[in-house]
Amino acid sequence: MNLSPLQKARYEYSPKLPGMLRGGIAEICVKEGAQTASVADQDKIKALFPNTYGKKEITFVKGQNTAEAKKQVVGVILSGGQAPGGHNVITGLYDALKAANKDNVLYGFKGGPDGLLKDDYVVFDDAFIDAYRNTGGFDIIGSGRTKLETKEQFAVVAENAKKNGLTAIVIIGGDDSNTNAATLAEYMAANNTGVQVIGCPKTIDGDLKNEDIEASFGFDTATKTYSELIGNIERDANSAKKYWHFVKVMGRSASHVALECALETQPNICLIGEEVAAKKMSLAQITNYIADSVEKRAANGDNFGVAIIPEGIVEFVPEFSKLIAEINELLAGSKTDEFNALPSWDAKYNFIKAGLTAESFGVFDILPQGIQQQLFLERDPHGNVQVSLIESEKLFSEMVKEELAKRKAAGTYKGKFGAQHHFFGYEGRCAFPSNFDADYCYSLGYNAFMLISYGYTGYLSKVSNISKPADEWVAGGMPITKMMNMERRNGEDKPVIRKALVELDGKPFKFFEANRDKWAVETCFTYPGAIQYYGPTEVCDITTKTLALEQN
Ligand code: FBP
Repeated sequence: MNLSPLQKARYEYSPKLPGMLRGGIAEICVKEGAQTASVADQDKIKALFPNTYGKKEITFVKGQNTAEAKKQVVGVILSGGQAPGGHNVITGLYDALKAANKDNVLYGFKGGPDGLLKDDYVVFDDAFIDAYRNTGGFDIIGSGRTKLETKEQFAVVAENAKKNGLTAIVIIGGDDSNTNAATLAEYMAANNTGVQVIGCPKTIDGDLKNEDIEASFGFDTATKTYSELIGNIERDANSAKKYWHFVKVMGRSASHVALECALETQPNICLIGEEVAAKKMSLAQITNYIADSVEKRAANGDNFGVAIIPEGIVEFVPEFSKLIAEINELLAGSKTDEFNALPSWDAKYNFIKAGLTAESFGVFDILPQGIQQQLFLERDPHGNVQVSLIESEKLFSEMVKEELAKRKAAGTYKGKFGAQHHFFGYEGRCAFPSNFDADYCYSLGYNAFMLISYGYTGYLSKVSNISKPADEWVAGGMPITKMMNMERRNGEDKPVIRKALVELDGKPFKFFEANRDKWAVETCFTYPGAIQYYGPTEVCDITTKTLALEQN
């Protein structure tokens, strides 16, 4: 393998563990806390999880290890989108498992949940693990998005676990994957398989967090990577003084990534989907909001700027969601073929006009033609519009351009407007984990093994107090059922972990809100620069502004 100097150096990095996990496995003891109850719908969740509901929260402390001495054979999967630090969860798990007993075995099931279903795995050894220490990516075993949720699937997993003598399975994933981890744990317990299931909180989107889980791993590194790039773009904008940059950042639904990048870089504009939904903003209102900033800055002679657009924004615009629902209905079943057979865009446009309500057609009609066509041409196998493919950075820049043309004609705007577009997503998901993510992930993996060795199942590996230095972090576990409530999914009431959206009364948003009017007009850019792996701790070990604001 060809190694870059940084990769070689990162192999040598020793991730920091929480204080109570230092000093050897023999000195880690468990302290049980209060019994738990789910955040809502307690009776329903309790009935669905009779074997795993209501268990106690636990914390590890220094003391004599009292775990049963038993050989552990653990299987691990990575599930969903890549997030920096995934490799370190596995290396932490491996190190703890081998420190406890060198005969313990770690299986890595390949390609996400599919690996468990197809019994496709590797058995890790030191050389294998050492090649992935402190590196980005999920390439150690790959990942996948297959949902592990049916009884038939669980039966296959139980069968494969039995065949391989597994004592536990660790699922590294987001809210859906950990919901499935809880259901699998319940199945394993109900069927007396003896297989424990532990989850670890992953996603760059930052939307798996709650009063127990302070942050999902990967959010720190991904947002630092995007913020570096946005800061560089801001500096270019401020140097050339001729472009407005529209930067879309990942985050399938929640706008945590956009908000964190805004706190890091202080752009002129940052849209927050949750606010757009709460204020029921229309596309025209959002366009005017951006155009006002462009106009005011132009009046000061600043024909440049930066706007951050969260990936999931359009689904938060009520009139846009209604339009999407109507388009899905309009093209249901055989109507797709009828639509596709129409000879020209004009003919298709008339078909659309006849099929939508006047209100939705009004929304459709103000969209740039490229976006209109995208809505009808790029659909998923069920015929639905693929909202995640909509180029919202172009949508808003084109709508702003049209609005500015009107203002120019009216004589209120006299500036020049040139736009550049960017989409930052995949660039950040496999970056070398920051020191924070390297430490946090290693700790989550190490801690997952401690939960296994003490016999817990249906728990999420929990490391808290993470805005403080690592020696003050607190390691423990929380029953996943505590984080669950009932939600309507595909026409059914299901027990799920509640997705954390940006809280409009939370400190990160409040800080942004208090400053954004100034940022919209003045040039207040900040340039975070690249992630630093070596150097002073106040440069290398800082966590996100979101976490700092939330925890203080
Ligand atoms: P997870 O929630 O599975 O961690 O993935 C989140 C994410 O990175 C989103 O930000 C993005 O919308 C999506 O994955 C992209 O998925 P894909 O890799 O399938 O294109």
